[in-house]
Amino acid sequence: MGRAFVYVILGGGVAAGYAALEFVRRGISHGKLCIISEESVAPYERPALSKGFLLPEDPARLPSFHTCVGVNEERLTPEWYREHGIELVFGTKVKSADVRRKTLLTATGETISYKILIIATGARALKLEEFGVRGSDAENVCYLRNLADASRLVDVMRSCTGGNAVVVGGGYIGMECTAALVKNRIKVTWVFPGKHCMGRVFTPKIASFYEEYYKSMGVNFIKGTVVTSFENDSGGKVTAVILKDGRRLPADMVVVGIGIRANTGLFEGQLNMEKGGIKVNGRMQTSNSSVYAVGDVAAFPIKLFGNDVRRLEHVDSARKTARHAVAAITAPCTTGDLDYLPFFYSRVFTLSWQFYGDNVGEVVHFGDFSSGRFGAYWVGKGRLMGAFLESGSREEYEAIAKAVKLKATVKDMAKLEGEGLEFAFQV
Ligand code: FAD
Ligand code: NAD
Ligand code: ISD
Repeated sequence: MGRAFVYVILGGGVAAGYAALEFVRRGISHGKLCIISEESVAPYERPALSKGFLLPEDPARLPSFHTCVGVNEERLTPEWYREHGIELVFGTKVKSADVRRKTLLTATGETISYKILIIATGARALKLEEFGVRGSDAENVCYLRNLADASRLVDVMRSCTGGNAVVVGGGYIGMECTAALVKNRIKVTWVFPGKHCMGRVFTPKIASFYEEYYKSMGVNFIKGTVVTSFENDSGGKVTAVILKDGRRLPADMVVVGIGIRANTGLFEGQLNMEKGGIKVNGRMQTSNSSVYAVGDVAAFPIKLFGNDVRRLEHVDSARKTARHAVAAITAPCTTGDLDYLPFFYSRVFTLSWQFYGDNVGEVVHFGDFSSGRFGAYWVGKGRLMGAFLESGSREEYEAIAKAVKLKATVKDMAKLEGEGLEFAFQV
């Protein structure tokens, strides 16, 4: 026996919070919606975990960053869900799903049935063990995906003040955690396999600006190699990291950010998959018409890119795909396909950048890299495909976003380089 709901959101992360707010705005009745989450807290703004949460002074703590404060909307505390008659099944993992029977089986043995399911299971951090390295379960090796990971990272950092950290992985987690460790007075060696950091977004020239900045903050870089093993003390703590190039790095702690895998496992063989995620249409509907997927787990067509299917791993897309799914479910006749402009950002030290669109085509950089006021445009077939800007104002970010959304025509690359931000303001 179990409970039955009209709507069930599976997962209690960013997308779940934004979907819940959208349901309430659209007048959902009490008792119709249930959220099931492995986490034991109400949905929160996950980006805070690698930024405000890690600050040495006055760090962000729940309930201050529950969704949907990330876009200056209501802060949805557990009381908010109760007041709106939303059932919260927290601290509960769903072990299996049957989309034909429309049921979910929880680890506590309960069967929860739905009429409409929204899958918002996000992703999990890849483990070094998946690359043949053993021992990353040591107490001073940290991954960062959820609140429990972040709390552990804070405890480990506090026990290592003045010591050495090795950060493994040159992506977002590596970049943001390195900054946080430095702020916590820990000396960092940042190790990654690529030629430069943030290879998914940064050009070599952009990366070189941030790498020089990090060096000026005392960060030591080791590029083009990977970790092969750890040395441990008698208590099992890691004391050194051994690299493939033979180097040995003494370490008081290690932070690992080597990418993620979308949590699709419950639905393999039941729903169509693409790009490592659950394939949905422009209304976030999967190959089963009663099941929607949103956020990191969803691979959706991007109109702006000619309906190319992408799985994005960013908070803006989690928020907007979630809201769109709820619109499509509750107002099917008036909701068309999502027209999404991909948007990524990060904040580290006093730096802050935003990127819109797709980083394909020919790149031109503009502005002044020595003063940190610079950007880049990606141009394909004479149209603006993507734009990056460091330290922009609100108006500047809005201007580059609009120029990319309109795929502004570019006739002369040299002129574009000279015009820089002026180009976007003229669109
Ligand atoms: P998640 O927020 O990951 O939520 C998934 C939820 O599903 C979790 O509660 C999980 O416990 C639950 N779940 C999974 N499987 C099950 C199951 N079987 N049973 C029950 N519950 C389950 N993006 C940006 O654009 N900018 C940033 O600055 C930024 N910073 C980030 C910092 C960190 C530390 C991390 C980890 C990510 C960051 N991101 C950032 C990415 C962004 O947070 C994600 O894209 C976003 O959280 C995706 O939302 P989601 O709801 O799809 O998944
Ligand atoms: P990532 O994909 O951004 O970067 C992974 C990095 O690990 C890459 O540099 C890659 O070369 C490296 N790598 C891959 N395999 C490796 C191996 N075996 N050994 C060493 N390095 C290896 O992933 P991440 O940094 O782990 O971030 C996890 C998720 O969190 C992503 O979805 C990311 O988008 C999200 N996130 C986003 C933000 C943001 O948008 N500001 C901030 C934090 C986290
Ligand atoms: O999901 C993502 C992500 O993290 C990026 O950086 O998509 C982008 C592309 O890899 C760059 O356009």
